Amino acid sequence: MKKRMISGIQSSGTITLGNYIGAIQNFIELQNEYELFVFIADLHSITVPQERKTLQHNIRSLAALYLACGLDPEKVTIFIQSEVPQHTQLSWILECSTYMGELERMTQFKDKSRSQADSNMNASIGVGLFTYPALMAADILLYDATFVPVGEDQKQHLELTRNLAQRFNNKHGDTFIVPEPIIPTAGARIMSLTDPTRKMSKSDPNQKSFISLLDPLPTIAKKIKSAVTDSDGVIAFDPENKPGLSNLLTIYSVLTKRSIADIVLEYTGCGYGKFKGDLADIVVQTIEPIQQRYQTIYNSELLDNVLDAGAQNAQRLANRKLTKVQNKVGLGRKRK
Ligand code: AQP
Repeated sequence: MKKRMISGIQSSGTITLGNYIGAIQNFIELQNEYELFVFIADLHSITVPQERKTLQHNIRSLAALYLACGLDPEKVTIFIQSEVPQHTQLSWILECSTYMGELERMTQFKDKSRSQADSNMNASIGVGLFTYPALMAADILLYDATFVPVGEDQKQHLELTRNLAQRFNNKHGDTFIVPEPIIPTAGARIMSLTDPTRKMSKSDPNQKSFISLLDPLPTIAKKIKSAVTDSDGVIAFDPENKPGLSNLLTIYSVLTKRSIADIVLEYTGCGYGKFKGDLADIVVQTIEPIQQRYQTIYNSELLDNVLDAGAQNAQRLANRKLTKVQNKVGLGRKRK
């Protein structure tokens, strides 16, 4: 029997080249090897303020992009997180055995709460941003997933998931599978095009910092060509001293499946202009067919059918696990 794997992406904007390289490309490879569950993490996305219409569009758009990028609904269960209410139900139970100190240590909470406070001095930080890792633990533990494909930045959250699973199992007897992370080696972390010391993020207020999969193609090329690099003009991979160029070399390498050493050799002696121009072509060639497929999928009935079937399959498994958990904890009524 195939091992089960689960992952999701937040509907907090249109997915970026970073999400594509760090997450979706891996899903596509993994869908043949594993029983894969991929969801649209709409509940996670409301941990920071969202506008209703934009959120609704982003949820549908992300689902359409999953299909347009090559996820096969015959092989993968694709569903919207909020359409499976067991996620929030288990999340609450897990929160009750999560310690404040554990959540306070999460670097993503520190980063996101800081950037929210920076962008609006009067911003109050929602509790959901703080308890987000318990919801992520529920997302995973509901499905007995053995593996979770995560970017480097999600490693800490997965460690907490493992701790919560073990804590529950120790107290109530074997209930959850303790999941293992799978971290892709190449292209695990794609950096911002304007500040290559920060990761590329779809909710970055600076549009030039990321490539969205739905950006117009000329905009994509322009963003690559104007990406921040350095002024010494030497093509070399050195993330510490040349973070901008190294980020572009990583993107080039992942999209062409060529080694960085090989690419550096090819461009030695060339200026950054030639290298960036070629990379712009490569990124455009990758994204163009995705955009074409997306256009036909977004308004199709097929998309709703896929999401309905996905929610039904997810609910079936999630409900089985939640009932077991509620029973072990002693919640609800024991029927005579
Ligand atoms: N820059 C990145 N490079 C490689 N992988 C990335 N991922 C995100 N950014 C990069 C991976 O994409 C998956 C889904 O991410 P998410 O949307 O659930 O959350 P995130 O990591 O917070 O992504 P963003 O784009 O930065 O979203 P916002 O701006 O909403 O916070 C994860 O596997 C992640 O590792």
